[in-house]
Amino acid sequence: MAKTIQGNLDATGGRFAIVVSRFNSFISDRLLSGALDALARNGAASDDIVVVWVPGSFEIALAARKLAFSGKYDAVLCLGALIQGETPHYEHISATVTRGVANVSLESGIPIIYGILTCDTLEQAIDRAGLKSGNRGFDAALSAIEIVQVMKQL
Ligand code: DLZ
Repeated sequence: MAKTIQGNLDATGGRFAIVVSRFNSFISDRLLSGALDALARNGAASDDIVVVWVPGSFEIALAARKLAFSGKYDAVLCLGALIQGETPHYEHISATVTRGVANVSLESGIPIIYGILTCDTLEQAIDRAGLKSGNRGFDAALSAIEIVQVMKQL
């Protein structure tokens, strides 16, 4: 019988940093609320959570890197919204942001959770920030809790 490793959704004692973009804060505020809700519901203490605001999604990876290498957090969540219709060079920026976040995770060995919306329109972003299609911030926090539990067992 193969040994199976999987994470549960217990955030008790977990230390989480959340990097959130101020650009499109109408959206990112909602993602942040969703993430904080998911962490609290699953047992994380508010004293074990730090929220760091950065100017825009482009700056998220840099702040996430510093937090990851500080050794103070079990996971870093990245929240923001890139909206195609309103962002020149959208494809390039979204690819750069995504690659930056992935690199930080692999370099640091700390889970860095990608909760940055990449949307065609503002309406789509609103839907994914809690209106029609769930809340991507809430989902990002669940992913963080689960991967922290997995990492502990590896
Ligand atoms: C400048 C810019 C633009 C046009 N669009 C977005 C966006 O849709 N989402 C986002 O999070 N940030 C955007 N920004 C800001 C950049 O991420 C960055 O903060 C600035 O270019 C300064 O480096």
